[in-house]
Amino acid sequence: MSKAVVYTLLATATIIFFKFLSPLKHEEQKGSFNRRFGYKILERAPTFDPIVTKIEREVEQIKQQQKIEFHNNKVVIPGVDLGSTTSVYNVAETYQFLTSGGKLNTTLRLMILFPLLDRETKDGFIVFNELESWIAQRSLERLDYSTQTELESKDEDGDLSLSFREYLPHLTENDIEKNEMTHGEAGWWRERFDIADSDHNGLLNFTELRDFLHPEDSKNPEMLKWMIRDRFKRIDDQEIKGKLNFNEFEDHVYSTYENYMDFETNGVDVPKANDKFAELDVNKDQFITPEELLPILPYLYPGELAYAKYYTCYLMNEADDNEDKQLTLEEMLNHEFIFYNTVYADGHEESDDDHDEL
Ligand SMILES: *[C@@H]1O[C@H](CO)[C@@H](O)[C@H](O)[C@H]1NC(C)=O
Ligand SMILES: *[C@@H]1O[C@H](CO)[C@@H](O)[C@H](O)[C@H]1NC(C)=O
Ligand SMILES: [Ca+2]
Ligand SMILES: [Ca+2]
Ligand SMILES: [Ca+2]
Repeated sequence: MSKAVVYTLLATATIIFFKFLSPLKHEEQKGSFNRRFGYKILERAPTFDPIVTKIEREVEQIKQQQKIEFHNNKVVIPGVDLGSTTSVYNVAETYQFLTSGGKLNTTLRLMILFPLLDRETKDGFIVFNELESWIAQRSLERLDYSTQTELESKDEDGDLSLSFREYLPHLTENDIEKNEMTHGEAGWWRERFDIADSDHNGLLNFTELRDFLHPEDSKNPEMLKWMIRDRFKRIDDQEIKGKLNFNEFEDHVYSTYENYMDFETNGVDVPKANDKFAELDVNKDQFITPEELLPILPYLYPGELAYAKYYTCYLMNEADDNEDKQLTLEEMLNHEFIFYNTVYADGHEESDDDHDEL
């Protein structure tokens, strides 16, 4: 493979990474779409086009390779012998979709993707569910990929699972003995680890590790409850004893819920704080327990799938010109930009502190 090809690819990726950093600028907003909220969704949205994901990963690999070669003193400047890249296949595959200017031909890409999305009823229209299932698929792939990467980078003994030690090798015996439960300390990690380890064998396999890394996307109810308890603990201006009274609910939980509901229902169907409180408080003791909060969890700590839904709403909202709640190829091509307009959070390493509320 020639250097020119790969440089072009690198340039493409750079353009995708940096040029699109200001989303929403190029499109007029419609309806009750909330700008701050829109940013949040775009930050978390998956990449619409798998080929872009491939390019990103390619670039990531090249960077890693560069780092290794740099450490071995083989490379002095950030130029690489790209003949050494392993996934030539991906590059070649990408190459056919580039314009003569070396950018990804997004028109061509959307024409290719359209029939893949239009699959529940092949009628030339993409309805909400078709778009959502496509995006959810991208989201889940990303989740699996980041889990796999983490697993591979830490699995010292190659048994395809992580021990607590493998995950946190820097902890000293003393740290572990002290078992400090404050957020981010050994005991806190230990508890999170043990809850994710659903078969209690002391190791996290792929599924358990994914729950551990992304509790908000977990299907393990214990993991979800742990996450809520943990967030409750970190509401520090009040004495919250593991459950919320109405004021705490209103101050720390409701506004987040309200934002998402507002977005999802276009402002039409947003319950009032006291009504929602009464509904969630199943045993009517005037407190909301972590368990009682589970039904609205996707609104409080949206995971990949919740964001997939919001991102679908966003794309529909932006591209459905005739407002018939479905997208034609023409409508998508009219709004090409928004489908290639994700803001790249760095590898989507979800930090535990990037939620506004709670
Ligand atoms: C992108 O692909 C389409 C469809 O093949 C083609 O008509 C168009 O000229 C291409 N655009 C560029 C800039 O190469
Ligand atoms: C991991 O272990 C759990 C049991 O805790 C099991 O249900 C799951 O299928 C396993 N996942 C993999 C990828 O082996
Ligand atoms: Ca291991
Ligand atoms: Ca296990
Ligand atoms: Ca339409």
